[in-house]
Amino acid sequence: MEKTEFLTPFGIEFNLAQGAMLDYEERVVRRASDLRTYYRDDDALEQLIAEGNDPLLYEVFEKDIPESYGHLRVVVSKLQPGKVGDEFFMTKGHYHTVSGTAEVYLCLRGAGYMLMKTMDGHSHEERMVPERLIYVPPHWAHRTVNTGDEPLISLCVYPGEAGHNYGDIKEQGFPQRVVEKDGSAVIEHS
Ligand code: S6P
Ligand code: ZN
Repeated sequence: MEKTEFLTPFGIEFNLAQGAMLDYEERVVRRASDLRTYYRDDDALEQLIAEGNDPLLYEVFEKDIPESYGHLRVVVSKLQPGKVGDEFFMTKGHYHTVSGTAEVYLCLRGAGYMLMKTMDGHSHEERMVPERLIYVPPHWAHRTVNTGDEPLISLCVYPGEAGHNYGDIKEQGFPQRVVEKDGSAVIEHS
């Protein structure tokens, strides 16, 4: 058995009604310019960057938990509402570097989808609404999409050693895109 890093037990404070981790220690911020090449409409993204002063699209609030075997990373992911062209705001999406590691997402606020795909061509979507937990099995890349008009907030828990492989998704994307058509959110498959 691999040796795990020693840590003293601790609690984490939440305001579940707001979907907030109150005593987070790290905050990762992704702005529109970080999502270049991810959306279908590059011009619409550039317009958003220019006119919206490179707006914040999503944040991840984290506790300082070791990114190593045996630990569980506990984070809150908060994705703003909005669109780039007709495509709803989304996270970059990633495989885990240790791809045989799973993750759970408990939706706390908002509404949207979890898009998932595997390297060998499977794809799957799950609806995200409060009080619904999505189980992302090992080997499935995952991306969240906000189709509502308030932030989509989830509590995520994943193995410490998982890591993030963004490169494969940046190159290949997902086969699903979530767009607005006639006022409703539609999942397009390619
Ligand atoms: C980490 C977990 C989430 C995402 C967050 C942002 O394994 O899946 O905390 O990091 O939702 O998405 P992304 O794809 O930019 O990391
Ligand atoms: Zn993940």
